[in-house]
Formats: sequence, C-alpha cells, structure tokens
Amino acid sequence: MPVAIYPGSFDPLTNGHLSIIQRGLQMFDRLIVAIAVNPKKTPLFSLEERRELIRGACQDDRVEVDSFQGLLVEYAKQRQVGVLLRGLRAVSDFEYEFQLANMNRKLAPGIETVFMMTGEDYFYISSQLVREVASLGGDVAGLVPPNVYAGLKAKFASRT
Ligand code: COD
Repeated sequence: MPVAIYPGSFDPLTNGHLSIIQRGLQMFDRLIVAIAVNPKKTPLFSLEERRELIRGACQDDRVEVDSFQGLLVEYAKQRQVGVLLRGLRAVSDFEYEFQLANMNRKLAPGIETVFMMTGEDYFYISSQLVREVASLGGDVAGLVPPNVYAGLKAKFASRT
C-alpha cells in the first residue's frame, strides 16, 4: 500500500510510537507522521520541538513529519490519503480508538483506519506517563529514543 497517515499528539514521541512507525513502514511505502495541533491544550513540547524530535528519531526518507489543525479527516482528504494508522496497546485503548475510527468513517466514508498491536516491550508506554515520570526525576531511558531522552532532560532541568 502506498501511503498512510499516522496521526497523534506525540508529546513526546516514545519507543512505542517508533515501533509502530517502523512496523508501519513494512506495510506502507510511505508514512506521514501527522502531529495534531490542539489550541486548547498546552503541550510539554512545542509543535516545532515535537517535529524536530520525530525527525531526529526517524531518519528514513519514507517518513514525512507534518502537522494539522482541525479535523483529521479533512487533513487526510487534503493530503489525498485514505488510510489512517493507529496503535493499540490494551483493551483500555480499544473503546476510544473504536469511537475515533467509526466517527472518522462516518465523517469521511472513504477513509479507513488500520490498527497495529503494540509490541510486547511497549504496551505500558504512553507519552503521558513518560512526561510524568521524567518530571519527577525518574529514568525514562529505554522508553523513548535517545534524542527525546535528551530533550526531556533539558526540559526538566530548565524548570528546576
Ligand atoms: N505502543 C503502540 N502504540 C502506541 C503507544 C505504544 N506504547 N503509545 C501510543 N501509541 C499509539 C496510540 O494508540 C495512537 O494510536 C498513536 O500511537 C498516537 O498516540 P498519541 O497519544 O501520541 O496521540 P493521540 O491518541 O492523542 O491522538 C489523537 C488524535 C490527535 C489523532 C485525535 O484526537 C484527532 O484526530 N484529533 C484531531 C481532531 C479530530 O479530528 N477530532 C475528531 C476525531 S473523531
């Protein structure tokens, strides 16, 4: 299959996200990693920082890093991409992802969501937990790519 959009907040990118990207590249010729911009939320990493962290961690010509604001399906239509890639960690993800996928299909019937199960080493990793652990001085090495690890260190060092 030619191309899929992998949308998310990526605040920050974790090894779980990276695993989905790497495995996604075995299914798709290209992936657009699309960072959602939500003006109502204040992310830990700015859009530009998240973009740079993803670029630094996925140095593969087949990965494009982009961002979008507003409805995901409108962005997908604008990019002329009919497949959304999402990761599933646990049963707790399922309900939200099920709602999201069905709402997106209702809004844009031609757009399908493809799910990949997380790898066994990554099922417990979320950006939210990584942020929390790092903010409290816990070691998140092994949970995030090295450049994100350095970014978290710098972020929290500058806050103390
Ligand atoms: N292992 C495997 N997959 C993982 C892991 C892991 N450890 N961690 C995260 N993932 C997966 C998530 O399940 C998700 O599929 C993807 O990676 C991205 O995760 P996050 O947490 O960075 O991003 P989300 O889930 O916050 O992204 C939600 C969107 C921003 C895509 C969504 O809110 C959206 O589409 N917003 C735009 C507005 C819109 O269209 N709203 C209507 C939707 S119906």
